[in-house]
Amino acid sequence: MTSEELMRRARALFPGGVSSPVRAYGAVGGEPRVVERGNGAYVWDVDGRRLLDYVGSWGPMILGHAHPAVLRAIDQAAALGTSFGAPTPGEVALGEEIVAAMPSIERLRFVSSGTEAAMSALRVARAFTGRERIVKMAGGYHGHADSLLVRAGSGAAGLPASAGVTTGAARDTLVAEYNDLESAWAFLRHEDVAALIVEPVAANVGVVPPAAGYLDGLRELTARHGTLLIFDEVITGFRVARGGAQERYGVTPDLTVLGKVIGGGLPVGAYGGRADIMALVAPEGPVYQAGTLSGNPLAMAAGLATLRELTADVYAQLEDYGARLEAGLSTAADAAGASVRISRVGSLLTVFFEEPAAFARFFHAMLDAGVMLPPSQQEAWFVSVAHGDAELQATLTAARAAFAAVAKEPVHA
Ligand code: KE4
Repeated sequence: MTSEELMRRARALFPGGVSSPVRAYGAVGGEPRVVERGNGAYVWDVDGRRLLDYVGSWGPMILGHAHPAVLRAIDQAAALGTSFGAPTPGEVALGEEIVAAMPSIERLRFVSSGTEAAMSALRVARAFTGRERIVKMAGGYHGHADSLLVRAGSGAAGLPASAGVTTGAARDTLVAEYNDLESAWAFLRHEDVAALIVEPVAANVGVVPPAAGYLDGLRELTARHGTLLIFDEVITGFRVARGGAQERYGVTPDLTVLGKVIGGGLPVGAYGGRADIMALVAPEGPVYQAGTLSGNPLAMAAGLATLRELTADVYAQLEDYGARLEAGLSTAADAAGASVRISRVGSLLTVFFEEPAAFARFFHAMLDAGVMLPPSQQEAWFVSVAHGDAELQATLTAARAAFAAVAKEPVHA
């Protein structure tokens, strides 16, 4: 069955033929490749084409695909059964690993996606403060819960809110500008904001690092006004440092939202933070939140196996590859006369083009050369531990030709 035939069947079954909108090629045109398998830094589509992968399942695959330790852990867990709806040793082990890496998380709760984690963190913040309003950033993406789909990023970028989100659901969501403390203070000074939720490194409008002092400023402003500071570290957690952005930038939030890497490619999210806040979560407190597959043993095993591989050497390697990739892409773009801006934090990187058409042309030139990038300017490239010298050279060789292709053809064409 070819990719094309499978996509035809998929389109008959699913909206856009995909299980998540960002996987469709809406921003770049053409048909997504149907991926059959992955190994290390590569995936293979059903037509047998090998692709050097910088999507990495949108973040979880920091070790690369089909890492032996992760597969072994999943196999061993699966042999014991797949889900019990009861406490298990795996959730205790993964919970302790997360708490050890992120001291701001004194207690936590596992869920099955970043969306669930973000919406639950907001719920407990509202209960703890007795306030109803929240502040998010324009372009901030925190999953698809109604109150967070207001001027969101990622695949929702450009929409004031999603269709189907009621004015009631969106009414208590205030939108500030990332890297602009004044815009946050304009809301916080009214003293009725329960929580400010922020991606400490914006990565759903492409990668945008925090300006110097910005995160410290949010910490000081929220504390002064009795507002809880929530770091959405679904992308940055265990990615930009073992302790996430809160370690990298030395700013401690009241609550943290996690996902992606902590599940090693299986469905996991988590929210946690100060013990006095988390004490409000059922069954200890009045904030209800539940989930049939929360703490799923296979997902816990995959997550734990992943985190146990993430040593200081691994982060140094990811940083080094990211720096060489950024430098190589910058040199390649300059040589081709392509005007781009490259933004990077650790192993997260985005190449910003001035025109969407130029981005689309670059994307397809790279794909044709066997390098699969996220199909949207709003997303980050995700580097894995499996990306080595050969992958860097292949990427830069493809980029030199792709930048030239973009520079050669007038973008209005
Ligand atoms: P999930 O519900 O998709 O597990 O997590 C939502 C989420 C929360 N917070 C941040 C900062 C996120 O980036 C995400 C999800 N990211 C998108 C892409 N940027 C996942 C890809 C998709 O939507 O399919």
